[in-house]
Amino acid sequence: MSMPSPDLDEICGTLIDLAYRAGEIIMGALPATENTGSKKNSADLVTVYDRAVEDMISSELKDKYPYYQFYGEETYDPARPLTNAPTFVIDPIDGTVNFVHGFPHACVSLGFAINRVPTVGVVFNPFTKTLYSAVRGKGAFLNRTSQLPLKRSNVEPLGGLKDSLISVEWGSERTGRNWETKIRTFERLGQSQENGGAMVRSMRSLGSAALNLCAVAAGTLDLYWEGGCWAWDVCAGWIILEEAGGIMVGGNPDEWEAEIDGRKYLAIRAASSQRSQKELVEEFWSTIQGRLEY
Ligand code: LIP
Repeated sequence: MSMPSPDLDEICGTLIDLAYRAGEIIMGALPATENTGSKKNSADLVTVYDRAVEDMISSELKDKYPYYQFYGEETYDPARPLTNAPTFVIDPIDGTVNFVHGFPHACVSLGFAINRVPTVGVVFNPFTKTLYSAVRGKGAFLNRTSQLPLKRSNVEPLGGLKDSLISVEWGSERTGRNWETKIRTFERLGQSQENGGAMVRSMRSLGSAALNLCAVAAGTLDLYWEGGCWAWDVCAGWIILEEAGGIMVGGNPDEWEAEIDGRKYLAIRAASSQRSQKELVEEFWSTIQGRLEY
């Protein structure tokens, strides 16, 4: 079958419809432990609902767009890496630990990448009924109507780390060099300046890469740093961030070109000048204690 060139607005509409359907499955879920299993450890969970949502989304997308690739968390096969082909990059439930605990920060994250570049993104949190969406070149929106970033971040210039509310994640890997790098960096970020720290205003962990990226896109967080998450966690949020004027770079110093499956990311919100975004990137990189290796 010959491949038509993608109609990005139409794809965005389809992904929004699927996000609402996924939201119904998520909100109808039974909070029972027999529905939950772990992958590599007790902090890396999967539920029957992750699989049910991915099954529904993949069968709809494969039916409607048989010529595009599908790359989803629950059917991930390391032998089939993400290619340049147009690909749906999907996390059926991002924030699974939150979902299992009923903590209302979980979402369905639906991305579409071309040449490994995030191009369409839809993120829906059914607990708060919050929908973020973006198509490359067409802006990013909250609930389809309010353009991102929200007004507050247009008027506030981006400050340094000491003026920032940032987001970091613990991840599920709790030993080894990446863990050491993270916790030493967290310490440096929080510590007083007299003691050599950056003393950020505070740190949050929303538990979902997609929702962290959307919060940076909205401008309610200044920055988000994580190592260890995957392409399906970031694809949709990445284009929403960029269309809101934010930037995405790599999670280690000097990684100005972030790779979609590079597994370490630093996102900065929109700012009045590009220079201050780059200054904040460099200030953040200089606080990293060690190096993330994924
Ligand atoms: C989660 C990510 C989060 C990370 C968690 C987990 P999941 O994805 O969004 O950023 O810190 O360890 O990987 O497993 O909920 O889809």
